[in-house]
Amino acid sequence: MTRIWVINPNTTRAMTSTIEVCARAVASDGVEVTGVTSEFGPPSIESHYDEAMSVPGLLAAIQRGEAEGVDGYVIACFGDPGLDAARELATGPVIGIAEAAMQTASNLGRGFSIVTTLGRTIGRAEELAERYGMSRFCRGYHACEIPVLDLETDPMAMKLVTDACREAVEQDGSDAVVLGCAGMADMCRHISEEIGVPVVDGVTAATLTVQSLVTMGLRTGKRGEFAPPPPKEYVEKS
Ligand code: 5HY
Repeated sequence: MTRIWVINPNTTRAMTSTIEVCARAVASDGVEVTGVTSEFGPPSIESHYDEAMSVPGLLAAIQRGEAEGVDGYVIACFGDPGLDAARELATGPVIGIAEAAMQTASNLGRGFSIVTTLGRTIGRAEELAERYGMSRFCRGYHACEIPVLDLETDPMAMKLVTDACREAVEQDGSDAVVLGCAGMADMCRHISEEIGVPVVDGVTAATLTVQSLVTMGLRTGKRGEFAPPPPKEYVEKS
Protein backbone atom coordinates (compact mmCIF):
# COMPACT_ATOMS: atom_id res chain seq x y z
CA MET A 1 0.00 0.00 0.00
CA THR A 2 1.36 3.39 -1.05
CA ARG A 3 0.40 6.15 1.42
CA ILE A 4 0.08 9.78 0.26
CA TRP A 5 -0.78 12.67 2.56
CA VAL A 6 -2.43 15.70 0.96
CA ILE A 7 -1.72 18.46 3.47
CA ASN A 8 -3.90 21.57 3.70
CA PRO A 9 -1.56 24.16 5.31
CA ASN A 10 -4.58 26.21 6.55
CA THR A 11 -6.65 25.06 9.54
CA THR A 12 -10.08 24.77 7.83
CA ARG A 13 -11.18 21.12 8.00
CA ALA A 14 -14.12 21.59 5.60
CA MET A 15 -11.67 22.67 2.92
CA THR A 16 -9.50 19.62 3.59
CA SER A 17 -12.54 17.36 3.09
CA THR A 18 -13.15 18.84 -0.38
CA ILE A 19 -9.46 18.48 -1.22
CA GLU A 20 -9.38 14.84 -0.01
CA VAL A 21 -12.43 13.82 -2.07
CA CYS A 22 -10.84 15.22 -5.24
CA ALA A 23 -7.43 13.65 -4.56
CA ARG A 24 -8.90 10.24 -3.76
CA ALA A 25 -10.97 10.33 -6.96
CA VAL A 26 -7.81 10.10 -9.10
CA ALA A 27 -5.62 7.81 -6.97
CA SER A 28 -4.98 4.26 -8.27
CA ASP A 29 -5.89 1.06 -6.44
CA GLY A 30 -3.38 0.31 -3.76
CA VAL A 31 -2.79 4.02 -3.11
CA GLU A 32 -4.22 5.36 0.16
CA VAL A 33 -4.75 9.13 0.06
CA THR A 34 -5.37 11.02 3.31
CA GLY A 35 -6.32 14.67 3.63
CA VAL A 36 -4.47 16.26 6.55
CA THR A 37 -5.35 19.65 8.10
CA SER A 38 -2.65 21.77 9.71
CA GLU A 39 -3.14 21.75 13.49
CA PHE A 40 -2.17 25.41 13.94
CA GLY A 41 -1.87 28.53 11.80
CA PRO A 42 -4.20 30.63 9.59
CA PRO A 43 -7.76 29.47 8.67
CA SER A 44 -7.01 30.55 5.08
CA ILE A 45 -3.88 31.73 3.26
CA GLU A 46 -4.42 35.00 1.37
CA SER A 47 -1.29 37.04 2.13
CA HIS A 48 2.47 36.68 2.58
CA TYR A 49 1.96 36.84 6.35
CA ASP A 50 -0.65 34.02 6.25
CA GLU A 51 1.71 31.99 4.11
CA ALA A 52 4.68 32.48 6.43
CA MET A 53 2.56 31.63 9.47
CA SER A 54 1.25 28.46 7.77
CA VAL A 55 4.67 26.88 7.33
CA PRO A 56 5.32 25.64 10.92
CA GLY A 57 1.98 23.78 10.93
CA LEU A 58 2.74 22.27 7.52
CA LEU A 59 6.19 21.08 8.64
CA ALA A 60 4.74 19.61 11.85
CA ALA A 61 2.36 17.57 9.67
CA ILE A 62 5.29 16.35 7.54
CA GLN A 63 7.12 15.28 10.72
CA ARG A 64 4.01 13.35 11.84
CA GLY A 65 3.91 11.70 8.40
CA GLU A 66 7.57 10.72 8.61
CA ALA A 67 6.90 9.07 11.99
CA GLU A 68 4.11 7.06 10.33
CA GLY A 69 6.12 6.06 7.24
CA VAL A 70 4.13 8.07 4.69
CA ASP A 71 5.47 7.62 1.12
CA GLY A 72 4.81 11.07 -0.35
CA TYR A 73 3.17 14.46 0.22
CA VAL A 74 1.15 17.11 -1.55
CA ILE A 75 1.21 20.72 -0.31
CA ALA A 76 -2.40 21.72 -1.03
CA CYS A 77 -2.07 25.49 -1.17
CA PHE A 78 -1.37 27.44 -4.39
CA GLY A 79 1.51 29.35 -2.83
CA ASP A 80 3.40 26.04 -2.38
CA PRO A 81 4.35 27.27 1.14
CA GLY A 82 7.34 25.62 2.81
CA LEU A 83 8.09 23.41 -0.21
CA ASP A 84 11.89 23.45 0.16
CA ALA A 85 11.84 22.90 3.93
CA ALA A 86 9.32 20.08 3.49
CA ARG A 87 11.64 18.43 0.95
CA GLU A 88 14.46 18.57 3.51
CA LEU A 89 12.31 16.85 6.16
CA ALA A 90 10.49 14.29 4.01
CA THR A 91 12.03 11.02 2.85
CA GLY A 92 9.56 10.67 -0.02
CA PRO A 93 8.64 13.19 -2.74
CA VAL A 94 6.84 16.46 -1.93
CA ILE A 95 4.90 18.29 -4.67
CA GLY A 96 3.17 21.67 -4.47
CA ILE A 97 -0.15 22.17 -6.26
CA ALA A 98 1.02 25.30 -8.12
CA GLU A 99 4.09 23.47 -9.43
CA ALA A 100 2.09 20.42 -10.57
CA ALA A 101 -0.76 22.44 -12.09
CA MET A 102 1.56 24.68 -14.13
CA GLN A 103 3.65 21.77 -15.39
CA THR A 104 0.51 19.83 -16.32
CA ALA A 105 -1.07 22.80 -18.11
CA SER A 106 2.13 23.37 -20.09
CA ASN A 107 1.48 20.00 -21.76
CA LEU A 108 -1.96 21.11 -23.01
CA GLY A 109 -1.07 23.76 -25.56
CA ARG A 110 1.04 26.85 -26.24
CA GLY A 111 -0.04 28.72 -23.12
CA PHE A 112 -2.31 28.79 -20.07
CA SER A 113 -4.01 31.37 -17.84
CA ILE A 114 -3.95 31.33 -14.06
CA VAL A 115 -7.14 32.29 -12.18
CA THR A 116 -6.68 32.79 -8.45
CA THR A 117 -8.74 34.10 -5.53
CA LEU A 118 -7.56 37.55 -4.40
CA GLY A 119 -5.54 39.90 -6.62
CA ARG A 120 -2.95 40.29 -3.89
CA THR A 121 -1.87 36.65 -4.37
CA ILE A 122 -0.99 37.17 -8.05
CA GLY A 123 2.56 38.31 -7.24
CA ARG A 124 3.23 34.97 -5.58
CA ALA A 125 1.86 33.08 -8.60
CA GLU A 126 4.16 35.08 -10.89
CA GLU A 127 7.14 34.30 -8.65
CA LEU A 128 6.37 30.57 -8.70
CA ALA A 129 5.87 30.54 -12.47
CA GLU A 130 9.34 32.11 -12.79
CA ARG A 131 10.86 29.64 -10.32
CA TYR A 132 9.36 26.62 -12.11
CA GLY A 133 10.33 27.86 -15.58
CA MET A 134 6.66 28.28 -16.46
CA SER A 135 6.58 32.04 -17.09
CA ARG A 136 6.86 31.60 -20.85
CA PHE A 137 3.79 29.32 -20.82
CA CYS A 138 1.68 31.55 -18.57
CA ARG A 139 -0.23 33.96 -20.77
CA GLY A 140 -1.93 35.86 -17.90
CA TYR A 141 -2.69 36.07 -14.18
CA HIS A 142 -6.23 36.84 -13.07
CA ALA A 143 -8.18 37.10 -9.80
CA CYS A 144 -11.90 36.57 -9.16
CA GLU A 145 -11.66 38.50 -5.84
CA ILE A 146 -13.41 35.77 -3.81
CA PRO A 147 -11.95 35.15 -0.34
CA VAL A 148 -10.66 31.56 -0.04
CA LEU A 149 -13.24 30.39 2.51
CA ASP A 150 -16.13 31.93 0.53
CA LEU A 151 -15.41 29.38 -2.22
CA GLU A 152 -17.06 26.80 0.07
CA THR A 153 -19.97 28.98 1.26
CA ASP A 154 -20.86 31.57 -1.42
CA PRO A 155 -23.61 30.17 -3.72
CA MET A 156 -22.33 32.46 -6.49
CA ALA A 157 -18.73 31.20 -6.22
CA MET A 158 -18.94 28.62 -9.03
CA LYS A 159 -20.41 31.18 -11.45
CA LEU A 160 -17.90 33.89 -10.48
CA VAL A 161 -14.91 31.55 -10.93
CA THR A 162 -16.32 30.18 -14.21
CA ASP A 163 -16.84 33.70 -15.58
CA ALA A 164 -13.31 34.69 -14.52
CA CYS A 165 -11.87 31.64 -16.32
CA ARG A 166 -13.86 32.35 -19.50
CA GLU A 167 -12.72 36.00 -19.53
CA ALA A 168 -9.10 34.99 -18.88
CA VAL A 169 -9.05 32.61 -21.85
CA GLU A 170 -10.61 35.24 -24.14
CA GLN A 171 -8.21 37.97 -22.99
CA ASP A 172 -5.07 35.79 -23.08
CA GLY A 173 -5.89 33.60 -26.05
CA SER A 174 -4.72 30.69 -23.91
CA ASP A 175 -5.32 26.97 -24.48
CA ALA A 176 -5.91 25.98 -20.85
CA VAL A 177 -6.64 27.37 -17.37
CA VAL A 178 -4.91 26.69 -14.05
CA LEU A 179 -7.10 27.09 -10.95
CA GLY A 180 -5.16 29.09 -8.38
CA CYS A 181 -6.59 27.68 -5.14
CA ALA A 182 -6.99 24.23 -3.58
CA GLY A 183 -10.52 25.30 -2.67
CA MET A 184 -11.42 25.31 -6.38
CA ALA A 185 -10.51 21.62 -6.84
CA ASP A 186 -14.14 20.47 -7.01
CA MET A 187 -15.04 23.14 -9.61
CA CYS A 188 -12.60 21.89 -12.22
CA ARG A 189 -14.75 19.55 -14.34
CA HIS A 190 -17.80 21.90 -14.35
CA ILE A 191 -15.75 24.92 -15.46
CA SER A 192 -14.05 22.95 -18.23
CA GLU A 193 -17.43 21.84 -19.61
CA GLU A 194 -18.77 25.40 -19.36
CA ILE A 195 -15.89 27.21 -21.09
CA GLY A 196 -14.73 24.45 -23.45
CA VAL A 197 -11.00 24.44 -22.63
CA PRO A 198 -8.99 22.12 -20.35
CA VAL A 199 -8.98 23.32 -16.75
CA VAL A 200 -6.25 22.06 -14.42
CA ASP A 201 -6.65 21.59 -10.68
CA GLY A 202 -3.38 21.33 -8.76
CA VAL A 203 -4.69 18.97 -6.07
CA THR A 204 -5.33 16.14 -8.55
CA ALA A 205 -2.29 17.01 -10.68
CA ALA A 206 0.00 16.93 -7.62
CA THR A 207 -1.53 13.74 -6.21
CA LEU A 208 -0.88 11.92 -9.49
CA THR A 209 2.63 13.38 -9.72
CA VAL A 210 3.49 12.07 -6.24
CA GLN A 211 1.89 8.71 -7.08
CA SER A 212 3.98 8.48 -10.27
CA LEU A 213 7.22 9.36 -8.48
CA VAL A 214 6.58 6.80 -5.72
CA THR A 215 5.67 4.18 -8.36
CA MET A 216 8.99 4.88 -10.12
CA GLY A 217 10.79 4.60 -6.77
CA LEU A 218 11.91 8.25 -7.05
CA ARG A 219 12.28 10.72 -4.19
CA THR A 220 13.98 14.07 -3.42
CA GLY A 221 17.78 13.96 -3.84
CA LYS A 222 19.41 14.05 -0.41
CA ARG A 223 23.12 14.51 -1.18
CA GLY A 224 23.12 18.33 -1.02
CA GLU A 225 20.62 21.14 -0.54
CA PHE A 226 17.75 18.88 0.50
CA ALA A 227 19.67 16.72 2.97
CA PRO A 228 17.97 16.59 6.40
CA PRO A 229 18.45 19.94 8.26
CA PRO A 230 21.46 19.90 10.63
CA PRO A 231 20.20 19.12 14.17
CA LYS A 232 20.33 22.05 16.59
CA GLU A 233 18.65 23.32 19.78
CA TYR A 234 15.83 25.73 18.83
CA VAL A 235 14.70 28.35 21.35
CA GLU A 236 11.02 27.50 21.79
CA LYS A 237 8.42 30.25 21.98
CA SER A 238 7.78 30.91 25.69
C1 5HY B 1 -4.93 27.95 -1.25
N1 5HY B 1 -4.94 29.84 0.03
O1 5HY B 1 -4.82 27.17 -2.16
C2 5HY B 1 -4.48 29.38 -1.28
C3 5HY B 1 -5.11 30.09 -2.42
C4 5HY B 1 -4.65 31.50 -2.53
O2 5HY B 1 -5.77 28.87 1.92
N2 5HY B 1 -5.41 27.67 -0.01
C5 5HY B 1 -5.41 28.82 0.74
O3 5HY B 1 -5.51 32.35 -2.61
O4 5HY B 1 -3.46 31.75 -2.54
